[in-house]
Amino acid sequence: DPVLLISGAAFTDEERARLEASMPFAFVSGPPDMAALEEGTRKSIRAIAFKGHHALTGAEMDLFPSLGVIANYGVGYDAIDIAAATARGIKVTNTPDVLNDDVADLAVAMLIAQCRNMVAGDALVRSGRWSAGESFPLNRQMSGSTVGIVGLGRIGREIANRLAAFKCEIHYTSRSEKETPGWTYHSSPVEMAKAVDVLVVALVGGKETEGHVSRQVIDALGPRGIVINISRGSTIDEGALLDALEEGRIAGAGLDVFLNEPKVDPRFLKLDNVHLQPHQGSGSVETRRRMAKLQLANIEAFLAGEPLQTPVN
Ligand code: 8YV
Repeated sequence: DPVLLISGAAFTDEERARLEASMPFAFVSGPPDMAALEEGTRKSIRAIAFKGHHALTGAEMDLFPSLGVIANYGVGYDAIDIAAATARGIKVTNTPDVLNDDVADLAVAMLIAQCRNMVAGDALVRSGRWSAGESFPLNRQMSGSTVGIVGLGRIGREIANRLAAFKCEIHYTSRSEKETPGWTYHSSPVEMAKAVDVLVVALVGGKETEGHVSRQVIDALGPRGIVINISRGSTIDEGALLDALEEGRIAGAGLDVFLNEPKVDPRFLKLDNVHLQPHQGSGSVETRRRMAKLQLANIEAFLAGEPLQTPVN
């Protein structure tokens, strides 16, 4: 009987093959399909390997009376109702740290792409217009920018370290002041936005950070302001960001995440002051392999009665 439920259409063939080889399994593409599993299958499931951003609720957990662990593929577990899992004695694990470098790299890459207008530069060369004599407009230096990191967690710190190497002045907000190499702490995101040109959002997702980068914060950034987001679309008031971008009240944005992704608000697509990526922050072959291995290691530890590697609750 299946012990493992693999839940997520987003698993790659390689990831599924590794999970499937590990123990008897069943597969569903996502939470909405869980109720359709036969009762016998549901009763034998002890672990869920989860990949996706659909809500996984207490009602779904109740479909599996022997469920003991939900292992999330990803560091962000905002899709999973953690309180519901805890109330049922179900452990949740995630995949922290192994993706910090990739996500931080992408944040810096989007900032450079935005400042140096790299997508338009590529288009100029490809189109033959450069060869035909058209010149490329001067753009904006990235090194030395004044940057505010919103959320100095594991990923935020990697971004700050990188930008410090680019001679940027680092400011940050977080729940409390942290030990840093002299970076400037702000308790208020509005006050920080007034002091910096670039905001990089590296918050956790979920209810408590919803709209944290508010209309007020965006308005405080000013006309040189650039917003970079590699966290969750929910952390920014997306309507307020779009208004500011459309009206030229800020300079631009580099976004890897969106409110209703993968359905991106069409207003973004009309803007030439944004750089858009398909939520690929952790998406290198090397990192995704580490995430998949950590997910499986958590499931195997649980089933062996051993301590979990990266527990959430
Ligand atoms: C996704 C992510 O998990 O780790 C996270 O929180 O957002 C990503 O790494 C990945 O896209 C799979 O859904």
